[in-house]
Amino acid sequence: MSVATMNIMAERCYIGLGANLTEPVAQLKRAVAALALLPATQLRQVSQFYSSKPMGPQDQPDYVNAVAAIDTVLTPQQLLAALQKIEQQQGRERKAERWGPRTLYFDILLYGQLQLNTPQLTLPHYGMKVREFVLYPLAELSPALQLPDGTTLTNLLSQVPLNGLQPLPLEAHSALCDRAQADS
Ligand code: ROI
Repeated sequence: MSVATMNIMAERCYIGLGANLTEPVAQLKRAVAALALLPATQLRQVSQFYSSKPMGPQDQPDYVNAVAAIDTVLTPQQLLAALQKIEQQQGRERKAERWGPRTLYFDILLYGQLQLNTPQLTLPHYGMKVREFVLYPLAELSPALQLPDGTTLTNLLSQVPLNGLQPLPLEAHSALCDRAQADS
């Protein structure tokens, strides 16, 4: 069955992307290209790429962050596994250090309106309400978004300052992102 014929069942998901090691902009571009190839999934939109100050330990490089919107019929667990595979392909090593620097990683921020609490996955993402590097890119894609608990993105944005978050120049934004936006 093609994705087109499965649209009724597809869930709109928002994925956070971040990296602060080994050419983070290139990492995010490759990550977007990989998202576009996920099975049973359509990449709909990608935010601008943003430079952001590290949350947590400050003795690490600034991050590059973005948010992507996908429609998928993968289950949350299948999506998580597929994203972890891409992270590994892009050199992610899971280290003991909490909140240390990292090559590409994905966070599933929202999976439709699903609320889930399992050891592997918490939905919505546990930290998304307070992270400027998630909220502002997300607002680019879906300014009227409401979380499953009824919180509006507008309300969250009014409480979370930019903290130095800055869109990167447009050339950092891959042609693939533009195509996803044009198609959506
Ligand atoms: N800080 C920023 N700005 N962006 C991130 O993606 C990010 N990711 C992390 C921690 C270490 C929490 N800090 C971050 O995992």
